[in-house]
Amino acid sequence: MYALYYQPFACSYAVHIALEKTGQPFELHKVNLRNGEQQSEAFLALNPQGQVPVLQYADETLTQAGAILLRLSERHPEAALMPEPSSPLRSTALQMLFYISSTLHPAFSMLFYPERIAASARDEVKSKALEKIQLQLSHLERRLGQHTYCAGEQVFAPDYLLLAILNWCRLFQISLSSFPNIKRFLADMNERAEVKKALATELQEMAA
Ligand SMILES: N[C@@H](CCC(=O)N[C@@H](CS)C(=O)NCC(=O)O)C(=O)O
Repeated sequence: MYALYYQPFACSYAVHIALEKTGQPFELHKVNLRNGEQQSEAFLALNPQGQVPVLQYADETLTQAGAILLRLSERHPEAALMPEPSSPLRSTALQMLFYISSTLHPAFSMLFYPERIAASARDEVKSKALEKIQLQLSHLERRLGQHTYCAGEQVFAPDYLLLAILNWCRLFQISLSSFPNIKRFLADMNERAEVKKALATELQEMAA
C-alpha cells in the first residue's frame, strides 16, 4: 500500500491525483506546513529537505514530485501517467515535467517563502517572483493555445503538477483574466474524475 505525506493543495496534490488515477490503495498522512511540522524530527527522518510530497511503498521512500510521478508511471503503466517510452510524446511530457518542477514551481516558492531568499527584502523578492510568474504564465498561455494539455491532446502526469501549481494563482490573487487558455486548461482538469476525487478529499482535510 502507498503512503503519501502531503499538505492539502501543496504540490503533493499532483501525486494524490496520480494515485487516484492508478486505482491503487493508498493512505494519506497530512503534514501541517503552516505550523512547521515539516521540520519535526519524525518528518525530517523521512525527508531531510523538510518538504512534501513523500511517497512510501514497499521498502522505498521517495521525494521530489517529478520523480514520484515518473516512478508511479513506471509501476502502473496501465494508468498511462506518461506516454510510453517509444512514443514521440514522451520527450515533450518529460520536458514539461522538468520545466514545471524546476522553473515554474521555484518561482512560486519565492512567493511562499521570500525570507529564504532575502529576509530583509521580502517585498522586493515577492515582486521579482510575480514578474517571473507572469513571464511563465505567458509562456504557458502560448503553449496551451497550441495543445489542449502539456504534451498534446491527452492528460499525463505533468498536467497534474501544472494544475497543482497553477491553483496557487488564486491563493496569491494572480489574475488569469488575460490567460484564457490557462483558464480553459484548469476548468478541463477540474472536470476529471481523478481530480474531483482528490479535490473532495483535500477540501475535507483542509477544513478538518
Ligand atoms: N523540489 C521539490 C519541492 C517540494 C516543495 O517545495 N514542497 C513544498 C510544498 S509545495 C513544501 O513542502 N514546503 C515546505 C517548506 O519548504 O518548508 C518537489 O518538487 O517535490
